[in-house]
Amino acid sequence: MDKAISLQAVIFDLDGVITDTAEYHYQAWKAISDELGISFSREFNENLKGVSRIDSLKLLLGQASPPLAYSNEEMEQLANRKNQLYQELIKKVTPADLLPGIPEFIADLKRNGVKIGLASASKNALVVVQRLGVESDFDIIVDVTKLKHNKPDPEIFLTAAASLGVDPRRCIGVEDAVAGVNAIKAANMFAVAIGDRTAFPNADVILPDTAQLNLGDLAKRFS
Ligand code: B16
Ligand code: MG
Repeated sequence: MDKAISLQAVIFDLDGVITDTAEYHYQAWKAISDELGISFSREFNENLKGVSRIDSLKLLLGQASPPLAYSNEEMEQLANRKNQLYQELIKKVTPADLLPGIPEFIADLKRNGVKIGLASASKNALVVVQRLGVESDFDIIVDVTKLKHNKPDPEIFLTAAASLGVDPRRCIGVEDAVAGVNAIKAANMFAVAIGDRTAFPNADVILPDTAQLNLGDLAKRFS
């Protein structure tokens, strides 16, 4: 990497960037939707990427026709049931589920002294990184339960930078969700989006998949 580089940290989203647990979120929400008689497609599941559990449930209930009214307590019970199903499913996660290029990219960051953070909206993030065998690679894993605001608020990325002791302007954030990219930009960081080229108007760099993450290339774009 270029010695003049001012990059100090890379802060990752988890679901859709480090591993693909979106399928397990889909299966768990699908089971709840079937029970409630609400249609729930894979396409609709895309809207839930990076969205908190309770907000995901609200979006899902908003699909019902005629609309279904639930008390806060009932919604909490539904969200808890979804989470129990999800937690069963993620027991299958192993280090083989790291997305392509992630182990190499993380190794390159470590070799170059770039700090590594995790900024996931998932309350299950720690369990997932433990099952992936990469917990010790992260210098900071933000505890989302301690935050006040969800993505696209920048709080989660700013918390990661503050915990790492780095200037947000010297950080790259990597995300697969529009709300996440907007959170990175609101934190004054350089945003790398993973996914469709047309889907992220605010990203600084868009890569089709994680195999394209390359520190040398990103460092050049960053500086
Ligand atoms: P949980 P990320 C997000 O993770 C997922 O993309 C989103 O689908 C999920 O609803 C959210 O975490 C909350 O997850 O129910 O486990 O707390 O993409 O920010 O890593
Ligand atoms: Mg994500």
